[in-house]
This record gives sequence, C-alpha cells and structure tokens, in this order.
Amino acid sequence: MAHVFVTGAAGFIGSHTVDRLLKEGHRVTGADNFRTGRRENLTVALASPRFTLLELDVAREGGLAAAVTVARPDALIHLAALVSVQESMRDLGLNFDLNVRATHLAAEAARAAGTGRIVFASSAAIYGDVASLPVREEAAKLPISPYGAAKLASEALLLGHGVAFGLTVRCQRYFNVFGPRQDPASPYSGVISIFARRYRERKAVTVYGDGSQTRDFISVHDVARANVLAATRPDIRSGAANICTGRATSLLDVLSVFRRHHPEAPPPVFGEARAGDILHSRGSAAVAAAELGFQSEVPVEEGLAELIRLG
Ligand code: UD2
Repeated sequence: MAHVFVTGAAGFIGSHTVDRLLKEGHRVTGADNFRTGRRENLTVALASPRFTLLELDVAREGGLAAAVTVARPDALIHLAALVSVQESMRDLGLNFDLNVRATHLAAEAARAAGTGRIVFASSAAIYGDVASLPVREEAAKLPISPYGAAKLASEALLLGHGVAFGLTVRCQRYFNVFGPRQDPASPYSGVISIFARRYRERKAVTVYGDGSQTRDFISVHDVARANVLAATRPDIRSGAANICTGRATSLLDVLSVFRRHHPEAPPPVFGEARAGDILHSRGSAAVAAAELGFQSEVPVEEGLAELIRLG
C-alpha cells in the first residue's frame, strides 16, 4: 500500500483518481480549495477510513509544503490547476499562478517532504497545431494558448527539478478526457459534457462544423488508472507520455451514440465551424504503454453509455 497525496482531489480527474487509488487499497490525502472542485465528487471517498481531505489553496505560499511535510506521502499527484483554456486567455496572471507557480510550489513541497515521485497533469495543448498524426511525444511543442504554454513550462520545471533532486517525475499529457463529473458549464467545456447535459434536458445540441472532426476521446476511468500507475508502479523512470487511446472518434460517432440512447431528442443543429478549431487530433499511445504499462480499456461508446445512464 502506498500513501499518495492528490492536489485538485475534488475535481473531475482528481476525484476519479482518488476513487481509483482507494479501490486499489492505497491511502490517500486529498487537497482542494473548491474553486472548481466539488465536495460531492468525493462522496464515496469520504466514506473510506483511508482517505483524508484537506481544504487548501495550493497556490498559497507554504500551504502545500506544510501539508505534504506532515503527510509524508510516497507520491504526489498534482492535478490542481486552472483548467479552462478560455479563462487562461482572459486572466494571464491567474493562469500563471494556478498553473505555473502552483506547480513550482508542488515541486518545492515534494522536495521539502522527501516525496519520491511527482505525477503532473499535463495536456495535449502543449503541442499546439500539430503537423502530423498521431501526435508523438517528441513532436514540436508550440502551444497556442497561455494554458498550453503554462503546462509546457510546468513540465520543464518538474523534469529539471526531478533530475536535480533525484525525484521521479511523470508528466501525463491528457487528450480529450470525458466522463461523469465533468462540468458542462461553459460553451468551451468538453463537448461530450455539453452534449450529455443537452440530451438529458431534451434540448438540441449544436455541432460546430459538419461533425466530421475527430478527437482522441479518453474515458476519465482510464485516465485515473494511468495516474495511479504513474504514481505507484515500481521501477519507472521520469518522462512524459500521452494519455490517450490512439484512436480517432468523430463528433458524428459521438452523436450517433447519444441519439441511440435518446431517440426522442430533437435533431442536432449544425452551425459554423468554431474559429481556431482543429479538425483532427489523435495521440500515439506507444510511450504510455512502454513506460507506464498503460493502455486504455474503456471503448468510447461504453464510456458514453455510462455517462448517459448516470444521467
Ligand atoms: C480543446 C480545448 C480547447 C483548445 C483545444 C486545442 C477543452 C474542453 N477544449 O478543444 O480549449 O485548447 O483543445 O486543441 O479542453 N463542439 C461542438 N459543439 C459544442 C462544443 C464543441 O460541435 O457544443 C466541437 C468543437 O467545435 C470541436 C469539438 O467539438 O470541434 C471538440 O471540442 P472540445 O472543446 O471538447 O475539444 P477541443 O479538442 O476542440
């Protein structure tokens, strides 16, 4: 059994990661300031005697270091972040504080507490507009948003820190994650969370473009498993890996699953393609397989069915 400290524990990916760690028998200390995380996401976890929840702002100087020093975990999974690309465009300072400075504080906390491993929530956004698919880890990294830039800077900070101070650092480059507990609040939320809410409310969804665009949609359950592997698998080395399925799913494929489950729903409305949208995105899953022993297991159709079932 390992003891894992998770920042952003009440968030979408964080809460699933906590659930998975507990399910595998580990002890977990979770931290969240509930800026975007929700206590309800941790209902199951809070019933476990192996889970401790701290209300904590990881971007506040000293707060995380003190908590990690007391907890003395084997690994730190740093998921607390500003997660909205749009918000990163509106508030550069906040993006820097919550995505770069908080990562620096997490690295410092791990060093102060003698934590052996850090797992970091990176993103496919570090690659920017990619020239060829599938995107491999060594592809050029030319982010096109402050969010992507902050994630790339954080990777560099952590990997350098790992070499200097002898920590194992794993950067997890998530592709399009979907599943229960994802917030559909903004028009820029993940498309599947938006579609799930609209279908539930029997309202028409809007498809920007003709629906032929593809993404590498990955279930949050797979992402949680990848995080647990990165945090607890013995004998792994520092590095960065795409966390993806390696498969392309079009919006039309996604729609057909929703329509099958909601035959009564109004038909989708097709609108102009969104400015700046990329047509296709798909990752190479090879490095995660080789370095973490991770392969996605949840077919997109099954993940969608679960989301629809949970209502
Ligand atoms: C992700 C980021 C985005 C930007 C981009 C860079 C998220 C949620 N979005 O966008 O901010 O960093 O990556 O590649 O992480 N769509 C619809 N109807 C809707 C909503 C979306 O048709 O109601 C389309 C959208 O125009 C796009 C596709 O669905 O073609 C996927 O949209 P998304 O925002 O879920 O993900 P993505 O990869 O475009």
